[in-house]
Amino acid sequence: MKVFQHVTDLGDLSVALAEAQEVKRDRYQWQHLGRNKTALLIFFNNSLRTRLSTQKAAMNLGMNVIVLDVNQGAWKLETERGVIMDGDKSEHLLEAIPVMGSYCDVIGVRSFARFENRKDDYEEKILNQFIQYSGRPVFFMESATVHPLQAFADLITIEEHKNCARPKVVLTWAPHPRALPQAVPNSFAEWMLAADVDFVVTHPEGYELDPQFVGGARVEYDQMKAFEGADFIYAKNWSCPGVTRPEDYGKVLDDYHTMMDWCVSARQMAVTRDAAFMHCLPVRRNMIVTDDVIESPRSLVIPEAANREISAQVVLKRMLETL
Ligand code: AN0
Ligand code: CP
Repeated sequence: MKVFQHVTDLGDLSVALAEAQEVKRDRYQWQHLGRNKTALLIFFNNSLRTRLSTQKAAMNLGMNVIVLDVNQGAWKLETERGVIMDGDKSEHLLEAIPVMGSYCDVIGVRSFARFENRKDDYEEKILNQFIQYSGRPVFFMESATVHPLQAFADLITIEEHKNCARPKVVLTWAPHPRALPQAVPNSFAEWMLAADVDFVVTHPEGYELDPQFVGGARVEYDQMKAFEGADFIYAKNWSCPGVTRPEDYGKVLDDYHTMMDWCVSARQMAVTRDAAFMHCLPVRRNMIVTDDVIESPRSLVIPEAANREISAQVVLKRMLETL
């Protein structure tokens, strides 16, 4: 595997899910694969789970790991070509990327949506430069538009906890005080559409996800209706994707105080089929979900986060196998 960005990069999903269970059975059985191989993890943004789980996955495979927080101690990087670099940025991404590539065998990059320009974000301007200039396999650790390691871990979690062959999975928007990216819901939608589930998306008007990810998925604007008979509730906030109104891209459309009835509580969970609750974390309690729902026995947020180690290990293993 040379790039991990989309669900299609994994090939047959049932094979990938079986591989995830094989990793769980004994995660240390491939220590030889990573011997004298180095994973470089580059963070342009904060992280708890991605940083720890991906390092752990690499160590399980016997790899060496280098983590770089670009904003803490590295030179400030220019990303635009043609700029006269007389400002605060000392180095250009076009030199930094091949240099970083020269010290490792695989590269993971986290670089969130910047919300400056929808086109730049949706064309994956930063990650594509890593693919083009690093000379290494690149895996996305949340880019401007996707978070595939999260979506893979989510699918593993749903497979492990489903009680019927084809569960109803609902992705619901929930309120948040700040503008958040669309990467998590984009990837979740992409992966759910590729999996054997009954998938429904619910959000207020104006938050329509990009068709390249959400395709023809069922959208239900009435959250209570969407929740009826659901087996899994996947909550996440996202800012305006700018599909219908590009000028609103990256905006929070309404004061969150007026949207609090979208916060997932016992009221909505009551109409589900005793649904499990999921969220990628970090989560703001009593904005996205109430204390009682996230603390209930039906909450999967901790096993879901634990599966991040498994999804990362399957991806790193496949990259090592094709080096
Ligand atoms: C990020 C987001 O919403 O994309 C990371 C989630 C994994 N969340 C925040 O910035 C709070
Ligand atoms: N879910 C997730 O990616 O968490 P972090 O932002 O803490 O890595």
